[in-house]
Amino acid sequence: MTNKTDNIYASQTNKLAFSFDDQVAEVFPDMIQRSVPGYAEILKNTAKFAEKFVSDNSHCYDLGCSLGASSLAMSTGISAANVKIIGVDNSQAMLDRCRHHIENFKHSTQIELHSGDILKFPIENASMVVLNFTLQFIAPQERKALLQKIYQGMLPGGLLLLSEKVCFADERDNSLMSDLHHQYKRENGYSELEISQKRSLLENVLVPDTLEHHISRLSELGFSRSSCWFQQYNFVSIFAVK
Ligand code: GEK
Repeated sequence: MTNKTDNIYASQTNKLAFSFDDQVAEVFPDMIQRSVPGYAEILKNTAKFAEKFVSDNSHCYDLGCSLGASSLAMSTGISAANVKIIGVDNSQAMLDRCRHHIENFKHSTQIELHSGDILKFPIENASMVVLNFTLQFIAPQERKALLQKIYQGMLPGGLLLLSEKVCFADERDNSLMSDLHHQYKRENGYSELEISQKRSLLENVLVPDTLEHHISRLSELGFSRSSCWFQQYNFVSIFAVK
């Protein structure tokens, strides 16, 4: 995978909104690693969840697969037989690089990549579905229907892994967590200009829900149990079992 440093917003940008274009795809591993607290930990545990939940003759989905890091993490953990991992993304720039990356990375489970909108993509026979930092980019009014479609395509006992940036009901907590997150980015070499430009470009593009909203929606949809297993500041990962 390319390890190019993200300096897209180091000087004044004239972009109006964030998008997953070629420029972002090129520096994506560096960008996500330096911006999302816990990203490496979540990937490591994506493999561990896969080891426990993926069953023989089933499908695994990586929705919003970007460069395929979660697909490759699942493949590391899977010991079940006759499993297919299906990665879906609607950014062609991401998928082109993802294809190349997956071809060059040793993996024992078959990984199939699709260009498409996860809102329309069929889900079936799924023992594991991963939404690592993707639901936050889906329009809030579409989220429940997407999760319902995922639930319907899952096998009983199957696992949904949902990692997200979240917000808080108390405005003081929002600003505390957001300060700590920005400090984390500063410690990872981002400047004030980079942090503030990224923040305004993501406004209305990345729309977080509260953790409580995530958990209650999963329960309303019928998941038998769900819990937050990881949190650092305003970044969480939730598991939900059908
Ligand atoms: C990882 N999961 O490395 N349909 C398909 N793809 C979409 C859609 C959509 N409607 N909306 C957004 N995407 C990855 C990281 S990144 C998270 C996921 C981030 C895709 C989008 O093109 C991008 O590749 C991905 O979702 C979100 O574990 O950048 O913070």
